[in-house]
Amino acid sequence: TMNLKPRICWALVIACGLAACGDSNQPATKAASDKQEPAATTAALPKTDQLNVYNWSDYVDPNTVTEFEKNHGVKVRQDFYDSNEILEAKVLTGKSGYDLVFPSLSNLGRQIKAGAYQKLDKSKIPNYQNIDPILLKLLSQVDPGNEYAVPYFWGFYTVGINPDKVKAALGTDKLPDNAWDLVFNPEYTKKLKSCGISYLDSATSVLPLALSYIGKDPNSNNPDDLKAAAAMMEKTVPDVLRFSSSGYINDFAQGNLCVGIGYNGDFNIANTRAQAAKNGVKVVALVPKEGVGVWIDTVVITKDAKNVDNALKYINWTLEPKVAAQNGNLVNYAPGTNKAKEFMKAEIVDNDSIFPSEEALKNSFVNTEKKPDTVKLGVRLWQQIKAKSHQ
Ligand code: N2P
Repeated sequence: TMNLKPRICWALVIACGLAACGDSNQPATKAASDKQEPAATTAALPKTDQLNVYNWSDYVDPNTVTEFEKNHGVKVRQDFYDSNEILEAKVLTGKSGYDLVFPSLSNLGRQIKAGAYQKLDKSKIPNYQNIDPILLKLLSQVDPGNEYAVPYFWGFYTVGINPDKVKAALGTDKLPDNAWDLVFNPEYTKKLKSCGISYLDSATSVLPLALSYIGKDPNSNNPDDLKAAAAMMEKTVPDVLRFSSSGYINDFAQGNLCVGIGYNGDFNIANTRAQAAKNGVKVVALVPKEGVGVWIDTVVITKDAKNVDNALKYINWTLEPKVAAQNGNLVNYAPGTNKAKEFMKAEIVDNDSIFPSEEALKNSFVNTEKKPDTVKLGVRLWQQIKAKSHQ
């Protein structure tokens, strides 16, 4: 069925495995570089000393940025966002003022079609060969030939918990068989309301998870499916304390939330912060066996970028294995280059909620592009859903 298609695709690319894909990477990389723009057009890129970056919050080790500035004599100005919706509103104006931005696969395709980005001169990205071929293959669904985007980190939307608070609120040690019940089943949310439930504030992120929970295609474009997912959530949102796509990290770290829908690495960041604060709080990113929603975040250069040469240098910098590892060690995500792994902390590489096993990804889906009407309906339904919460 349609329903299974994205899951099967993901299973196939994962089944291919990193080792097995290693060899096929070489010709693929060559083929990609054959398509480069002629060197003559790019050699003339103006030299500037600025770079304007718009990145996700908690997504880079600031020390790697300072080092880039020193190495290349470039001043980097950074601003931050925490959802694809916020980024999209900026880039679709065509005058974002940023050179580099970090859209997810789910939004990349339509932003490329809208003319928001420019093609990459891969000859200026020597580290291009370090990119995980599985990620490039998945991205080629929305960026044919991988002409515009380079993967930065990938991860998944999942359920995070404060195990002690959840146990106390439920009155038992036993978690539901399906972890998604904690956020989507009113029997559980009624009880967990007392210790604080949060949802990501993003229709793009949450609707596919709700669709999957009610047994529909997570990437469905059928309005009835979306309405059914929204109707399901209307029963749980009155129990939701907070809609947040970044603030939940500190709220979890301080013990002010006990269960939430969030980004896998962010729950791990929350746990690291709690440990540093020695406040006794523990935060765990679950990897539900029913599957998670996988996202891939990319780096792209905007159409109106004023500092293209520096942008290319920065992209190359993010693909430097040691730099990617330093970023990954801080933000708890899996880098777009699998060569980074050997430089990352063992406890991060071994953490199944950061580098999930094939087994864990078996039932998962990739959050892909939706039709424009689906996006519009999603935004409208999301407003309705949020209006039912007591925020
Ligand atoms: C970083 C959030 C991860 C990005 N704080 C999710 N696409």
